Amino acid sequence: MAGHGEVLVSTASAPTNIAVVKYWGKRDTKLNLPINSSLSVTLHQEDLQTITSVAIGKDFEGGDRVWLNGKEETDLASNKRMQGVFSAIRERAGDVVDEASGEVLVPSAELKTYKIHVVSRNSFPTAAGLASSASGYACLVKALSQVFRVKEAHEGELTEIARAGSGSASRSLYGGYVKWEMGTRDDGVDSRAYQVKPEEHWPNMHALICVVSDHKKTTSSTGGMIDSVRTSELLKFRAENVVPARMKAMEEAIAAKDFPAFAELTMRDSNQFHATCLDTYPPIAYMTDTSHNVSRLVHAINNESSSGPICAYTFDAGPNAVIFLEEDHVEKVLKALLADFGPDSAESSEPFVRGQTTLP
Ligand code: 2P0
Repeated sequence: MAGHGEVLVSTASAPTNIAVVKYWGKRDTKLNLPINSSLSVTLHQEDLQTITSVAIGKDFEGGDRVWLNGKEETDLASNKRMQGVFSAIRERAGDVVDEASGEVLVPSAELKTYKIHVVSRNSFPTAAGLASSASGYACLVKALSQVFRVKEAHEGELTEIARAGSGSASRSLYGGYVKWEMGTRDDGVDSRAYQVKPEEHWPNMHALICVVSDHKKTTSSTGGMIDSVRTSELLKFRAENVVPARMKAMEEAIAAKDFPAFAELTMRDSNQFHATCLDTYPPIAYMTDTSHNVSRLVHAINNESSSGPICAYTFDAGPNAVIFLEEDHVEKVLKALLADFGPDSAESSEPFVRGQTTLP
């Protein structure tokens, strides 16, 4: 156990999430306060997560240091989001206590002065629209809160800290179906995430992750959102007139395990998010021809079904598709996807169906 001058370590992992009601647009860029609430599904798969180890010590030389995917961040001092997370965690540091004797080994006042070393690795392509910042900041907050003995003063406090790192990260601290309430306060204390339902609630729900391209995206989410808020009339309409009712409908669809309702809401929301991107001036285009062909295929499959949609696509800030479907339909849909986009198809210039995620 730790004593004075010792090094304390902690390792955590965190999953990515994919929004089915999308976050796009901030009312406060410093705190990542959104202009609308959002709701996501956490994707629990080993090759879609971040693993972060944190070591803290009194005598570390060179101050705080961070290595992401094997490369040291050279300009950490100007990384305001990371600095914000570090100070939010330090402010909340607890005492290091010997579990057996109850003796305080390192008081919080001293723990706060410890230097931080972070080593973090993603198991999937960074910045290709697979929510790397979501799992990254969620994981950082998890690992730091463990090593600094942070206890939440209220439910969801850690999600507020993760949110300030990256908005979508607030939703990656919980599994299953998670909503991020936009909140109304200027200090962001009520802008935090809550679990709507655990994964076990809908045990036959699956997600197919279709990697259309693993290249780094051309427009960052942060920059894109700033441009959209500034120039898109549709975005304002969406935030005020569409999302509030859609959040409610989505929660109801999930509670009732109503797949057709979930599917339609998910596809409509993805489409509207990409429409707001195109309504941005100059326009932002995240979907590629292949993405649109995937969308067409999903609609063609659904048109053949007499009982409503059996699969639903969603696309984030990149060309990759996530397709939700219930277990009974996985084989049929996967076959159709592979026929059109698999390694032997005409459209197979890039990797396509990369993996199959089962929820849970
Ligand atoms: C989402 N996206 O709800 C939406 C849908 C992309 C499309 O959240 O600036 O990386 O770090 O708060 O969280 C991507 O934006 O942006 C995102 P920041 P973030 O998942």
